[in-house]
Amino acid sequence: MAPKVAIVGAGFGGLCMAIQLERAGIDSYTVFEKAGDLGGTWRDNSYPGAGCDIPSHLYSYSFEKYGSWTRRYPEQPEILGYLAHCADKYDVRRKIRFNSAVVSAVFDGAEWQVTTAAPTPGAEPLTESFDMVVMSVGQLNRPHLPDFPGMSDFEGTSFHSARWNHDHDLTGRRVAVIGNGSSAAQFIPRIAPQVEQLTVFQRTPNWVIPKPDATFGPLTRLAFHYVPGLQRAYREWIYRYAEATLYPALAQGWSVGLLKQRALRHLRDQVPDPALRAKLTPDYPPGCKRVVIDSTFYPALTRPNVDVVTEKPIRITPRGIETTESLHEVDTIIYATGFKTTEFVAPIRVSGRQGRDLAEQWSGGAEAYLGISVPNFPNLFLLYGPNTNLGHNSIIFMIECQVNHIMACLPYISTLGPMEVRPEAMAAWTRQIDAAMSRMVWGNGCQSWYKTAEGRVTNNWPGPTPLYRRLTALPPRRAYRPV
Ligand code: N01
Repeated sequence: MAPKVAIVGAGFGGLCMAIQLERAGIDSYTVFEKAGDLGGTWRDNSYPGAGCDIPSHLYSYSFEKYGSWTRRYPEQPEILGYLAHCADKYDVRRKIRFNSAVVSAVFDGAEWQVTTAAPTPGAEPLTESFDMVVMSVGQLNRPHLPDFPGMSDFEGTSFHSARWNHDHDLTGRRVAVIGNGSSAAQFIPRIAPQVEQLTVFQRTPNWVIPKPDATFGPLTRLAFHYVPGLQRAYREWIYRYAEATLYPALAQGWSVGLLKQRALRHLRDQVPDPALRAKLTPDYPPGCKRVVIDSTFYPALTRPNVDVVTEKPIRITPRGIETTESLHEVDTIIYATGFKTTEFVAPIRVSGRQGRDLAEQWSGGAEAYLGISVPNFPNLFLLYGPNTNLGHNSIIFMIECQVNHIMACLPYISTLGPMEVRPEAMAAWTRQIDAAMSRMVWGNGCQSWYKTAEGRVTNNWPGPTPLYRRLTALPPRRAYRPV
């Protein structure tokens, strides 16, 4: 009999899992979604200009090609539309339990007891048993807010970029943006022409390379729809190009100089003022932090109504942001300060065999075999788990590899019951990750969301992605044991 599966999260990962179960004829699953709609990060990040900097012909499922993309790098509404299209086409929406935030998952020795928050205030939380749990909550789902003193005293409007306040009109306002990562780089060019004054608080400059965007007219879209093999070939080309040129740069190989030159040329071409250019020039190797891919960010920073401030904010006052040097009075503060990335499934409490607590087990840094399975947690699987993020290629590729691996585990679970990854498989995996990680640029002289406060890189996959595909495609039986 097919196992009963709880999937937590209805973003790219959770929907992929649900669709593959449907395609295998298994409908004994439930998708728990804390929000009222599907889409995960593509539902949450609706700031102006939100989009993906990986072309959508690759940033999409391999099994559901889509001829309707209107441009190479479509924006958030199109990506969200694609996910809705997939959910409807594969008929998985009926299995999503919306407004159901999972608060805990507890293994009772035979099954997982999955508890969701009480549906209404005062009501009891709901608990249901499952054979398997697939956590697919993403790495960038919980906004990180700095802890400047006085934040709650601010008399203007403030919000995080991933919780954009669409009711707040920015027209004619004095706006501060704290942070200059990929999110800020996308919305700053959109809001700069609208606001009276924009002050961008930059703690660390980023490496920025151009985004070669292009629109796809009706003829191109028709060709993508109807010419056999065209989408597949285009997708393959984007994938191979990223793998062949960007991955070696992150591994500090032959293309690192080219990446740096490309970014410096982009800066020179777009920022004529040497003082501003100096502020925007990073002093760490490219790729150490996520490279920003955007052609409109630098021009926005050169506008007469935009200032890049490198003074350190020390407190928020009722009227603005006080730095080590001055007070910047503003009407609105937008925190583009990223996400809490290293706690993975938090705030969900996950308790495994003999009451083992996952957060405690991960207190030295999260780790999982293939980024998917954790010793002591039988039949618990993670999508986009530890060491599976990429800085150079499509995360959807990784998610599909993970779903394929979990699907390959199903027959064993059906016949053997609960199984967990063997400690020796986990130890060998950690050794491989550590050895590969020592080559990568992420450890080199920068702080980033890829690593814990102690400096352990828990988020990124340090190898080429074809290797990850091969490893996740190995028959799972030898790495797991029944419990
Ligand atoms: O967040 P970030 P993001 N005081 O963590 C600054 C993906 N994404 O939302 O660099 C002052 O990159 C922080 O400064 P520093 C993509 O993977 C993808 O922009 O730490 N500043 C930094 O500038 C990306 O990497 C797309 O010194 C503070 C910023 O806030 C990831 O999401 C589009 C601070 C945070 O940058 C996150 O991007 C958008 C403080 N106390 C996002 N705390 C695609 O196109 C933080 N900062 C696929």
